[in-house]
Amino acid sequence: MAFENILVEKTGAVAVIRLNRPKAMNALNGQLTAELAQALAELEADDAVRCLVITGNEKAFAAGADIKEMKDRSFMDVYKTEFITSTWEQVTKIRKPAIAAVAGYALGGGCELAMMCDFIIAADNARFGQPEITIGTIPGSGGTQRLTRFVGKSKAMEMCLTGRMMDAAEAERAGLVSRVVPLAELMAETMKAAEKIASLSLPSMMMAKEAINRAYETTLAEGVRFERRLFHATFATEDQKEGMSAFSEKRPPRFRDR
Ligand code: DAK
Repeated sequence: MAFENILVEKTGAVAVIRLNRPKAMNALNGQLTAELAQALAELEADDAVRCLVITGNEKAFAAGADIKEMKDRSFMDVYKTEFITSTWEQVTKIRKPAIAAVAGYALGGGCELAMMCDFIIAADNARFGQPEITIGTIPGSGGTQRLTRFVGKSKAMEMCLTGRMMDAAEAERAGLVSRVVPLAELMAETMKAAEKIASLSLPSMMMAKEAINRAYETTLAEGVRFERRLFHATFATEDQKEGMSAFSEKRPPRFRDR
């Protein structure tokens, strides 16, 4: 599939997907989300790719779903067709690690997309918000749920009820982003993290991701039990033997994803 709304670039084992509708602040239309879902599925299946980065441009990660595209849709249009749901949620289905590198606006569906990634690194000009209420609707891709889990009820309520945006510093204080870096260093810092991830054991990485995501779906006791089972399972991998032997022998490990 030839992409018109995203750019995909591979650097070593890291694939960067750049949302690319700069004239529309990377508003997420049906075609863009279909391309994003397709690219994610292809990269998930590509053994040479071990970590994904989703980013936008310096002004906007994405300013939300494309308002002009959806404004005239009826209830039946969006209900019967499960309005863009399948393409939006692809990023939650991939098992490889995915980092959101956010500069500029991450609003509405853009904020939701960033929150669906495994973690967010923000440039110091990033602004996060769920402004759907200001256009007569509410978040539709997990904003009321994921934002609340990240930043707590009070901030989530304020953001979703007033449309107020958070700047990068507030987003870091509130736990929405893992860290804030200067805009000029956003991609270099994100690539450093992605390359580190890509250098480690992919199956261990996938298990760690699965265990952390479980924390959002279950009780503490069940989550710890789930983690324990995966932890035990790592002892059946060659990578665990290699990692621990390499440490003992004072040499770098050579992980083989086995
Ligand atoms: N949709 C369409 N076009 C957009 C857009 C958007 N969300 N955001 C910006 N643009 C376009 C503008 O219309 C303008 O186009 P032209 O007039 O030049 O043709 C161009 O991008 C530049 O924008 P501005 O001139 O407005 O630039 P400013 O710097 O003055 O302001 C801004 C930037 C980001 C603050 C402003 O554009 C803005 O407030 N944008 C709208 C933000 C917003 O309300 N976002 C939430 C949209 S609702 C679902 C999944 C997801 C969703 C729903 C369902 N399912 C799976 C069911 C998500 C819903 C949403 O995200």
